[in-house]
Amino acid sequence: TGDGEVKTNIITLTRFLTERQNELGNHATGDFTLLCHALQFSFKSIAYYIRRATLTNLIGLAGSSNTTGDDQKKLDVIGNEIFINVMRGCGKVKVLVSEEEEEAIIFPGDGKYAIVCDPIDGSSNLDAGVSVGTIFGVFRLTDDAEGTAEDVCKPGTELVASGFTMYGASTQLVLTVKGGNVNGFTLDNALGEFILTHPDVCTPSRVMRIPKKRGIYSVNEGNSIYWDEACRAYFDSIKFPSTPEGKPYSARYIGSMVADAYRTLCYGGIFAYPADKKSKKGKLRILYECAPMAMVMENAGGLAVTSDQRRMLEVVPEHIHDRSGIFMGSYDEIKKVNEVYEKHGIVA
Ligand code: P6P
Repeated sequence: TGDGEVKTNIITLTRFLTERQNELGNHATGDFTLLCHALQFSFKSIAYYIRRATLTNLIGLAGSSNTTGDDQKKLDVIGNEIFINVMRGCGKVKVLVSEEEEEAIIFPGDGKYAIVCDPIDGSSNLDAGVSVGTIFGVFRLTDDAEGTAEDVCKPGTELVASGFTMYGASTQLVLTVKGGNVNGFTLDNALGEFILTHPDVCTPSRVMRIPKKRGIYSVNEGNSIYWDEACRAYFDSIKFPSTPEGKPYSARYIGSMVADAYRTLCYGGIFAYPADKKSKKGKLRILYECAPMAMVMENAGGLAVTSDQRRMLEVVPEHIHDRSGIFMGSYDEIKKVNEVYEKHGIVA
């Protein structure tokens, strides 16, 4: 600080959850706080294995494939097992949907929450040392819920919390609750604690807000041959600006959704995985990739829409592994997508 005094106000995730448990939607039982402690334990455990993967030869195919035919990496299998065991053990979860499990897992007991997750998203990049992540969403079961997959085939607007943990240069947890802000935590490996941080530590409220606009776009252009006219028109408009003062956008694409999402959240711009002729419903899954990310983007002041320009959070998945096209990021950027699509007759 200006007077030379160092003000350190270390807030751990544990303290954050305890101090804020009323506003975090605990339904006065504290169950949500206990669930979040279980979630953070899962992330710390997965981070441990990711860090050691190259040392203990965990990288490389596990010789099996998951429900959607993706080659399973050993870490995928371990990440999935960790997540399932911790969610079962905490006693607060009734339904668990994982990208790695064909069917929803129904735990015994009277857990009041349903968890949707991709334990290690982007794992195809692991061998190359690229950041990967865990994406998660939390639904609270209705009182008449029977504890089935139907309890999570709901719009993202019914999520009570969502977020992701990125295992990169450091382990970053991004957490948001329904109607709340977005908070970023960094894992202090020595202490084993997630510490409340923010890329811009000068932000006294230490919440993450996505910049309203930024000339960065993130999409796999290798698919552009499959794009529809409106999609091509939007990307052409930011790559080949029509006005002399217009500046072409920078391209940034990592190919790991958590890494591309975290950069978009911090710097602004747009991330997109459009539905196209090759992936008619899009590639990314609604429940444990698109909806949780859309909730983070909206709570950070951004937007997220589908390829037919519907609000991502209002989409109801037809089944637990259903997919959607997605455009998400800075508020002004998504409005620009809406405008271009409207000119091509595509309006939500
Ligand atoms: P593509 C990783 O496999 C993933 O599910 C997301 O993390 C990522 O955004 C996307 O697929 C990358 O897909 O087709 O560009 O390699």
